Amino acid sequence: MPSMYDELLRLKTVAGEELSAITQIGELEPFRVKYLGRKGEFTLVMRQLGQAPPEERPRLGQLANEIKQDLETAFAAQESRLAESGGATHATFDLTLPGRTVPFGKLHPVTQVMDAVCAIFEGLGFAVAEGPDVEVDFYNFEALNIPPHHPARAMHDTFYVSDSLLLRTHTSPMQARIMEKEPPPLRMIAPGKVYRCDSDITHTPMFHQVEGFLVDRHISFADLKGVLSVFITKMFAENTPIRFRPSFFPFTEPSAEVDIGCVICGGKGCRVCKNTGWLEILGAGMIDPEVFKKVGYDPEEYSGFAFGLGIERIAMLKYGITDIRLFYENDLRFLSQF
Ligand code: 2U9
Repeated sequence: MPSMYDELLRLKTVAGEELSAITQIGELEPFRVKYLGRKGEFTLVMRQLGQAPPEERPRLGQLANEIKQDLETAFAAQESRLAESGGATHATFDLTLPGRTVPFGKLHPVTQVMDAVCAIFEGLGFAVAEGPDVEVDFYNFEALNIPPHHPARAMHDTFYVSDSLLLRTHTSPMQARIMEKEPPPLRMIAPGKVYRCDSDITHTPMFHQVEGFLVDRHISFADLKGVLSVFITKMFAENTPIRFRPSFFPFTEPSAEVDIGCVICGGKGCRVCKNTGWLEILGAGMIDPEVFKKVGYDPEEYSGFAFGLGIERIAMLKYGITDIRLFYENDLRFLSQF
């Protein structure tokens, strides 16, 4: 059985909470009768005082009186508050307080750069096609002139799902799929995620690429230079210096890597460009006749160029980011800057 002392404290809490929850003036009288009236809960407890041990009676009596008085004071205050507000209290609003700001979501920097790259090529008449992340060996390698045991396979650090299924190491398989189905002329880009078993400050096991190609009669390296120059000046700045360096890809011949003047130091030489004044931003070349044969195009009749770029790399150069892993840590302090 709770002691009389505990009972008084319980009554104080319960009555106090009930009183402050009252919003209608009509609820006051039932409250008064229930707690403060002649047959109310306080009167009942006070009547039981006589049963308490004699030495405790003065302390209990004093406590009961204090609680009852406090409750009567609080009751009077609540009564006048309700009378002033016309009978019902409402939640009070301070109209001078500043509004709560709702945080805006933003597109991930990789998505922003991906969208910008696609928009430039779409503006040049390229169609956009997306394909499966899980590819068959044929489209990822063989159709692109990378036969089994070709040393170029080692460069791709492939994640295999089974002997013939893999996570695509580039988005070009999609292009081979389209060429197989559609006759030239074609110009399209394939944006998307690609996977390579590699991880350090410039590599993540998943990253984003846009690879593209254009096929028609009489397409030359000059067309490749023209299209990529337009892309670079739109993506970076009108006067960006551009250079084409000879390179090798199994699916293009001749092949080139494309550099731009370092966007950090303006070509003077810095840590980002390793003091060369140049930054590599994409690879490209004329589509190898072997690729045309695999998809059923006549290399005597058609020619074309292809290119590929890594979105994270472009975003790192554009924003001066030195560690690619920052894109995938989901730290809002990093992401909200873009
Ligand atoms: C077809 C034939 C050829 C796509 C190309 C590159 C050059 C290239 C890399 C850039 C950086 C990938 O993200 S990266 O590692 N890509 O250098 N890609 S030519 O060539 C094709 C595409 C489709 C049918």
